[in-house]
Amino acid sequence: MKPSLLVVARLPDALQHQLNTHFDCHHATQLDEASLAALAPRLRGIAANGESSVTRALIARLPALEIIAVFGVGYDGIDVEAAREHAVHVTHTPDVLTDDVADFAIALLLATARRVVSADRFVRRGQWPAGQYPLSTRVSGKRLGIVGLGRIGQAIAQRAAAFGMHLAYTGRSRKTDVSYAWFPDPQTLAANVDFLVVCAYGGPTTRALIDARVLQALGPNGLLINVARGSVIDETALVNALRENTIGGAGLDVFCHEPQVPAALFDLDNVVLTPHMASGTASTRQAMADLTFDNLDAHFSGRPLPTPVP
Ligand code: 8YV
Repeated sequence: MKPSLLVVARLPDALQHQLNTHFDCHHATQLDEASLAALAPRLRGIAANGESSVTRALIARLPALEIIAVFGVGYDGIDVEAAREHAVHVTHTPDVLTDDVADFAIALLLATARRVVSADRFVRRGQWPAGQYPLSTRVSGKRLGIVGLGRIGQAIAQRAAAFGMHLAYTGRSRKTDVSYAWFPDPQTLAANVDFLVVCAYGGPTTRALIDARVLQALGPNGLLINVARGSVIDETALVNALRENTIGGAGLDVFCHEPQVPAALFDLDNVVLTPHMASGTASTRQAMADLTFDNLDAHFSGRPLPTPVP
């Protein structure tokens, strides 16, 4: 008999198809309370994504649960502690998306500093014949601060180094294997850089880590890029800072209440907004899908999990 899975995210069609072939899949959005209660004793796995929420309460409701497989590297929406207490494995998809997310952070930085998106609007609106487009901000050779020097942060640093940028970072601990300047907190880092890129873990430990004081320290010419989680930034403070030009601009791929984006940002020309797409290339999403499936398949075939969360 195929193991029963609860699917709590909209997954890529090919992955969902593969899951349907190997598992008895049930979509959380299609289940009412009574049907979930009836299914609960036989649900052995959950398929989720980086934005999913799998709470302690849900884990406690599923006595047969053995594994939660996340299609994504971030698993801040999963109550990993509750999973551990119930001996439930949690897997994710690290490494395969690192390059694409780092590429995208640089793309957002260039787009924001060089005002690529509003320049495109300028041309399309037929404004060019009427005058010059305003000058933009140089990126090469500037000071880049990285909040969270993990796999993705280090890949961003490598790319930025090729632009002759001076690198600094803040994170939970000072790394002994890199030569970049280290600052103990985001505020001090922000005060010492031109651009701040956020690629820290989401979750309670980093909630609103980038607050009004950090934005103030970044200053009116500073740019903020976020490819991590919306929750890492105090979104209200960010909207205020952008409106009042306390910071120079922002490139944002993630938001607090996706897919909702604060409407106040829509009218601002100093922001570039993208729909949580940093890992969204066809090849990387396929690699993430393969890894998500491999983890589930390994578990139910009694093989070691390829990528359990640390
Ligand atoms: C999403 C992400 O998972 O990997 C992560 O943590 O945030 C993304 O790659 C992806 O958008 C699928 O939902």
